Amino acid sequence: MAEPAPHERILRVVEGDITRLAVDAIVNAANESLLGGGGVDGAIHRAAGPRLLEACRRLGGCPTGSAKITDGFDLPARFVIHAVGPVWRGGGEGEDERLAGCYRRAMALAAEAGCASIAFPAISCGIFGYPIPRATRIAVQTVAGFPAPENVTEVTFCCFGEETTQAYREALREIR
Ligand code: AR6
Repeated sequence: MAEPAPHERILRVVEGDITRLAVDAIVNAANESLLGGGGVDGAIHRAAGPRLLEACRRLGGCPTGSAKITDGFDLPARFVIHAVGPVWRGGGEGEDERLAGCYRRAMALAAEAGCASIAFPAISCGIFGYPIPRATRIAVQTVAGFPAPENVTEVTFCCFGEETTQAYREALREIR
């Protein structure tokens, strides 16, 4: 059977805790140290257990706009993809391109690891202060436009709160 074209990838929005999702890979909104933090990063490290931090120490950090992969340890997800989003500084410092880079690299890593399903939090939309409609539009457009390999067929945007959920729904309407 033919692989689905990128635009046929299933994109869905769910509200809830990403650490509970039984998908092949969840994405973490990390920082360049990859050694943990607050927000979704803290929640993922708590749920995955101490082996996640041990694995992250071996990665030696990650530049902003990119991502690295580890096992998921005690999580339902098999893998964690640690993406480092940009801090919002007003939009003139390449933030959009770096945010898009997180999504592209995460999709590539998921594809390489043989994942069919991946869930993203709203990277940079918490502590890093990105405007939510702008970030969710970049997330949706980057994932929808991501080219082959196309084994990653189901992408979940997992969010906390009504504002983020609505922003994803609007961004999805714009590409449909
Ligand atoms: N499940 C899904 N979404 C969540 C969860 C969860 N369990 N917890 C928070 N969110 P943030 P950032 C949402 O601040 O802006 C850390 O210290 C949250 O409501 O986690 O990329 C890192 O170590 C928001 O919409 O990440 C970095 O230093 C989104 O996830 C820094 O924060 C992202 O918020 C990264 O900041």
